[in-house]
Parts: sequence; structure tokens; C-alpha cells
Amino acid sequence: MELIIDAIKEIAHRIDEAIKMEDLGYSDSSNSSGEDQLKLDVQSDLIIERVFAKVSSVKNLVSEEKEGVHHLHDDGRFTVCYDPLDGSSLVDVNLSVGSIFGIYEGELKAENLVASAYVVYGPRIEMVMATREGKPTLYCTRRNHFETVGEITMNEKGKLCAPGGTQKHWAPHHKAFIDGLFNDGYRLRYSGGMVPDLHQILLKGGGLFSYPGTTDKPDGKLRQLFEVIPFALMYEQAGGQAINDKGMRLMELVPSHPHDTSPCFFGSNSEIEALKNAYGV
Ligand code: P6P
Repeated sequence: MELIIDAIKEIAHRIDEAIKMEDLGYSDSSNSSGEDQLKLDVQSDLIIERVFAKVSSVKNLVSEEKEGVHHLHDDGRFTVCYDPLDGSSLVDVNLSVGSIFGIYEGELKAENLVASAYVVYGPRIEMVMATREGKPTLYCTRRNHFETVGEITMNEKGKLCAPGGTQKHWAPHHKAFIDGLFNDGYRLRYSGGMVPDLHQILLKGGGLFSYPGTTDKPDGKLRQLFEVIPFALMYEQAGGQAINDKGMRLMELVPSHPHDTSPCFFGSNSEIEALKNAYGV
């Protein structure tokens, strides 16, 4: 796992450099979810492929930007499912974006997630890594090198609310619940970038990030293997919870297709228990 962590650190530096140096235009292609691809999306995907090609323990890669499985090493143990540059459309307005990695062993389902990591490309490059043991670890770059900052623990109750999805497409019970949080004094913190939005709640003591099923996206928007399950491990290991709209742990998801999405709620215990009550689950 150390070699995979080192690979992600190398990827982080290279993608950060690409963000600062490369053309921000759109490529003439779209990804598996039908979203237009920035040249940066394609460039970031290529960087990840090339770096993991040097890590013999990585058997396969599955990218949010492509269909299918990219085979690397016959004797490898792990499949790395990744979103190379989540929220990339925010780069042209200079907001933070991120890369997300889920490291699986065996069938691609949540119970086979061995570890997860994400990188935030912001004023500094920061990285968080979680395994099934212990709290997530925060790393940040100082003088262009990653240094370990410490463990991440969420409070029982927070004060931040990151409500995803188009509000006019929310179910009435979801809108009433979110409005209730704001009436209780929660502060709106939503950039439209999953990585910085979830990173902020993890580091600022807690709250709730929600991307529900909506009338226009009944199964939600965020992808299980590349986005939802990796962050579910982070939140659970930090002492919070991560569930879907049925109250099921996201760490029990079994995608039927690599690009399946799921309604998802990540947060401190108090907010998630309140959401379960509001959803009647
Ligand atoms: P909405 C970015 O496009 C993304 O995939 C996530 O990073 C983010 O949380 C979500 O979509 C934002 O979606 O519908 O709220 O704009």
C-alpha cells in the first residue's frame, strides 16, 4: 500500500502542475457519463495511468472518464477505481478540484474496498488517505513535499451544510429537512466540487453533505465506485456516517455497473440520525 500512496503523491504533483500549466479548453470527446471532457480531464487520466503502470501491485484501473477496465499487471492484487479530476469544470473559475481513488481487492463492491484516498488541488495540495484501520490521515504539501499533518476525527454534531442537486428537483421531505438545518443556524458551504466540499466538512468538525435522488436524477449523480464509496470509508473511519436514501450504509453498496450512481449523505452522527428520521428509514 505504501507504493500506492507514493504513486498518488506523484500523481498529485503532476496533475497540480497540469492544472497550472495546461490549456483549460474542452477536448472533442465526452466521458462514460456523457459529460464533455476538458483537455485537463484527459491529461489527468493519462497521468494516473502512466504512474500506476509503474506499480506492480495494481492489477487493473477503472476510470470515471472511460468505459471498461484497463489492465496493468497480471500479478497485481488491487483494482484502482478513480475520478481523475472531479469538478474539473470549476478550474476555469479558479475553484478547488480533486482526484478520488478507491483501492479494491476482488469484485468491485464496497465491502472489497481496501483503502481510499483523495487529493485537493487548492491553495495548497492536500491529500487524505483512509484504510479500514484507524482514522483517516491528512497530508499537506510544504515546500513541494507531502508532510503528515495528523488524523481526522469528526465531531458528533457539526455546523456546515452542503446541499447538492438542483433544489427544484428535490423531494418535499428533503427540502423540508435541508430548510430545517438552515433554520437551526447551519451555514451553507457548497462549491459544486465534491472533493473540497466533503474535505471542508471532514476538517471543520462536521455537518452534512447531501446529494439526494431527485426527480431529474432519481439515482443521484455521484458515482459509486469512484466517488461515493471512497468517501464513505473516509467518513466512517473519521467517526461519521455515510448512507443512501434508504438508510443503507454506502459501504454496503454493490454496483451492477462501474458507472452506477447512488443518492448519498455524508456527515456527523447527529445530522445523519436526523436525516434518517426525516426520511423515515
Ligand atoms: P450539482 C462535479 O460535477 C460533481 O460531479 C461533484 O464534484 C459535485 O459534488 C457535483 O457534481 C455537483 O453537482 O448538480 O450540485 O452541480
